[in-house]
Amino acid sequence: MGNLEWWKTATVYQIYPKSFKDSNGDGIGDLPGITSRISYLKELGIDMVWLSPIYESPNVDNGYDISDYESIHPDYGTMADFDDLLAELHSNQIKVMMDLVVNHTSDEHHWFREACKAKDNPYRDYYIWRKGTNGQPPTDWSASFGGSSWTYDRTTDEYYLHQFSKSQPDLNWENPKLRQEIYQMMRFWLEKGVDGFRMDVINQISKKEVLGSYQEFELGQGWYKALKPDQASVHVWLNEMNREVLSHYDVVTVGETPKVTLEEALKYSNPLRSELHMVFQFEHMRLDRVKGKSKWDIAELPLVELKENLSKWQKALAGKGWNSLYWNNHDQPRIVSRFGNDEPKWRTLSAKLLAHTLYMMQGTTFLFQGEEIGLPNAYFDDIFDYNDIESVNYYQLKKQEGIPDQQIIRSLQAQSRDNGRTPVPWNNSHNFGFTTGKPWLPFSKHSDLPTAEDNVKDLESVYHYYRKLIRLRKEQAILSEGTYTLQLPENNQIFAFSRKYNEEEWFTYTNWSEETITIPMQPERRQRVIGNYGEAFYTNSREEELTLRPYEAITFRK
Ligand code: TEU
Ligand code: CA
Repeated sequence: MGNLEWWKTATVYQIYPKSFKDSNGDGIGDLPGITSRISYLKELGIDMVWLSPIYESPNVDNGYDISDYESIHPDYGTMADFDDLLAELHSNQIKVMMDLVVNHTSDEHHWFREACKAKDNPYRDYYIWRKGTNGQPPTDWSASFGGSSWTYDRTTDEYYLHQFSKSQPDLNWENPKLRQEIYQMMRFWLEKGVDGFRMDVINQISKKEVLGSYQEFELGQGWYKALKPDQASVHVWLNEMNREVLSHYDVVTVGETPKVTLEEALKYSNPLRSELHMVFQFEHMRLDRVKGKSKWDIAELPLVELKENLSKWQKALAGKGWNSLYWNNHDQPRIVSRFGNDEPKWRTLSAKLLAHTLYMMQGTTFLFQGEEIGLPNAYFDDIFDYNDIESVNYYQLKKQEGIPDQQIIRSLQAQSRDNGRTPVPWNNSHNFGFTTGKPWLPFSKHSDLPTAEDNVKDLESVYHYYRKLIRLRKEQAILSEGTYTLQLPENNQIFAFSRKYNEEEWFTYTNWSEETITIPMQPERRQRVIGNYGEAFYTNSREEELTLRPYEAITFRK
């Protein structure tokens, strides 16, 4: 491999600590639980662990509402437990990425408690306050989890902004004092030896361009444009963050940038701009919904559109920025149920096909806990099984609209964030070995639940397929440096593309259907690299043809 930065051939494994492994029987995953599973991660071959928030929080949004950035929530353990985990991971050559949630804090953060006391409190403009008009909120912006983006504070007769729940007041990045507080907190974790940050909704931290300053707002010069992400100031502040903090450490950064466009993504990940290494974009995560509607209005995935979209990002960022590659995270449904086929007969093949498709592309791969064993959606049919604030609010809203329960549940089963948050099934013992207590969230109710133990034992499992793909990405420069060309663009069952690097050329064919399909194929493309039907490599009827079995994924090299 050339002198490519290590993170370009790396796989980052996301852990949602609450659901990963419980060590003390309270039904909640914790840090010692993660430490007990490091050999499992080491065997998989991952390079870095991204920990979803483990900080002090009232858990209105399961830790994405932080009340103390420099303390560990007691449910997860102590700072000593964190230091042990960090040391153990590092001694196993696994780096650690923390979740940086600085678009907002919890309303229980002492900054916000102070800010609510009076308009002249020193912490007042750590947050964003505006007067209402005629008893109405300052603007008509709606919040991500329902309702208005503004909540009235009687004590000071003003509204405060929150793009998410009212328990998550937005921080005012206009305020240089606030920014310095954030940078100091980042140094606290960097000095402990963490190796990177995933930055929560980082493209939403600027409101200046859409709201105006307090004074301008008061004078009626506020712009109250639609609250759009990716405002110009975001780039200014990320550049400042890079200059003041990140550039002084050997760290990897990924920005979570909902609704980011390709041109904006190029700005964030352009190395010449000293902002971030890469971003999570969401265009492929919005294809299975009715156009122009919300995620709850489900539609069949148009494979041709998925092929076009992923290919667009492969071509556009090549040489100019860098892609993150993911199918899952703690906000998304499980990919084998969403874009694949989780029927017992096909689940393993389909999960491997999805892995194969993404891991033959260029970018840094992000693997979400459970994805490596083909874990399916939750299939909760009782609203009382759901925990996520977004899902519960959605249910209540639709219930008020008189929508029948089974219709609401159908949307939740497809798109609820709880789909990605069911506990990891480790083995076939009581509670799948996740906890000796009552799990905080039920296990997936899918009939064919895989376990990590069975996966590790079976060399043809999804786990070992990911292990082979992860290793291939480290060993083969064509995957991190080769050019990308989509093949068979119009075909709505086969996703095929090629990679070229110097004289080498690889051809990937994936059959996303239950049918056996035969396509033309140049005879010279015969040397097999990897395939999800194992060694039962298909002997073709004729030289210039390729027959793909249901959910077959295969890559040849020329
Ligand atoms: O998510 C940002 C975000 O836009 C989410 O609302 C997500 O895209 C959406 O729920 C998908 O339906 C980040 C965190 O990943 C999420 O867990 C938090 O709830 C949110 O920010 C607020 O911190
Ligand atoms: Ca626990």
